Amino acid sequence: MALNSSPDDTIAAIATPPGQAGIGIVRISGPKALAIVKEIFRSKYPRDSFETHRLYLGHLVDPVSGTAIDEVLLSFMKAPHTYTREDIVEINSHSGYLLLSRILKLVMDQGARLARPGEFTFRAFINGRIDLTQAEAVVDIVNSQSEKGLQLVAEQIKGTLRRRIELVKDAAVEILAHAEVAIDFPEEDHEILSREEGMNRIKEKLLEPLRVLIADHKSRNIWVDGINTVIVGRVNVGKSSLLNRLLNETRAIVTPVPGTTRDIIESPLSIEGIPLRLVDTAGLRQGTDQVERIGIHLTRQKMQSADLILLVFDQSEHLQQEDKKILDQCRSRNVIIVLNKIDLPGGLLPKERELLASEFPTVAVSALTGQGMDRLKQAIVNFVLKDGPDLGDSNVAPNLRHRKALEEALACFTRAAGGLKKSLPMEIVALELRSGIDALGEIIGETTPEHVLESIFSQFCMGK
Ligand SMILES: Nc1nc2c(ncn2[C@@H]2O[C@H](COP(=O)(O)OP(=O)(O)OP(=O)(O)O)[C@@H](O)[C@H]2O)c(=O)[nH]1
Ligand SMILES: [Mg+2]
Repeated sequence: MALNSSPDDTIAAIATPPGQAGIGIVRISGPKALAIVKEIFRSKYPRDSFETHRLYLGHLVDPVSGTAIDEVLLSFMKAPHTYTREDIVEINSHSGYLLLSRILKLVMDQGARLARPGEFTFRAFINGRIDLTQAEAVVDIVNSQSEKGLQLVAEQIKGTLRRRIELVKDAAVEILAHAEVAIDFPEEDHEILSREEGMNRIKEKLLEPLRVLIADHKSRNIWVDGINTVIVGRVNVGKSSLLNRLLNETRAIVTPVPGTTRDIIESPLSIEGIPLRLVDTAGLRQGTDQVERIGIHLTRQKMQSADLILLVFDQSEHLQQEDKKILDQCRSRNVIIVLNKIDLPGGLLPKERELLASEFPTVAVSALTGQGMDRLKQAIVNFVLKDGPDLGDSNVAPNLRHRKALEEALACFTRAAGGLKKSLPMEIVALELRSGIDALGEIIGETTPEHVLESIFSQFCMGK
């Protein structure tokens, strides 16, 4: 979204999704919001003034033709106690895209302009009602994959993450103030923090809380996005069948032809309340054609970022060269071995079976009949509870953008502490502290570059 949103503009948009629904809402925000609706709203008792945060019943009327358009409930919310901190009017009408478009046009004819996606929330941000982490949470609340994820995002909307970051930032500003005094008055030793005290304070007030926040990012990935669970194996061992069976639907194409899956197929899945993002991949082999080779390349990328790999073998056959190669590539990863096709006679040699079982937890299933699927689900739950990523009991969850800035701040403050230790000039220490403070400011939107703001608000839908 272009961010040149003039505060003099009054903006309007349909705030409810297209399609059939009980009601539809047109939202108007800006200095002319009330004047606009006064032109088009007629109630039983003519009124000049509207009280804030009240609902009014009446009709919308085209002021030129005098035609009544719909019976509506109108709510007026006076600045600054509103979503955008500007005057807001919401028109609750009957639903239907045609009707809502007509109401929107009527509002625009009186001087409003069409809002860009996310512009209401952008105004809330620019007008200081919410910070950038809260704005981001408004998008995430829609996408959250679990109850806990929803809770984390709700905390973020309340500003919990912002407060945690401000705490660190304020502490850094205080330490910086001491450093600046030391620069300006080098001879007045007694006034300033000793280098030793400065180091301790950086460690305790900056580095430690930042490390905790960075670790909290991991739990967000899990609760908001789901545990990244990638199904991997040689061609034709039954990966896509396994995905379909776990999801209880035919999501991926299954055929006896080796190399059926070429694209990455992702789907959310919840097992006992644990959110997973299940990923089916192209079977690994020496790719025969270009499309398959690209698919295999994508598979390898997905394997790298997996939290958990479901490594599938066809137990009705011997281990093949390709199987062994994949097993090698998965060493030191979190793996559950899935021996598929147990409805068929066993083909694995006992020593092959032992080899697999000695490496990782192993579950035998039939993706075709569903046999063993409960054991597989249990194995996934066990993995998550025992060896899985730390789910944490934190109430905040930084996203990837936050995490990068937190790491940047951590690096700056670590160098600042190092500078104090090595008796480097205070100017250098102050410089590092300032850079760290800027990185933290970027998270909450104080010093965020415009292109980052644009990419954040471009994820919003119309009317939000
Ligand atoms: N008997 C039996 N056949 C199975 C089972 N699982 C899959 N198959 C069959 O094995 C063949 C390959 O299954 P897919 O699920 O497409 O295998 P894939 O690993 O996704 O294969 P690619 O996408 O080609 O790598 C199909 O004919 C399936 O019906 C099983 O548990 N038992
Ligand atoms: Mg497949």
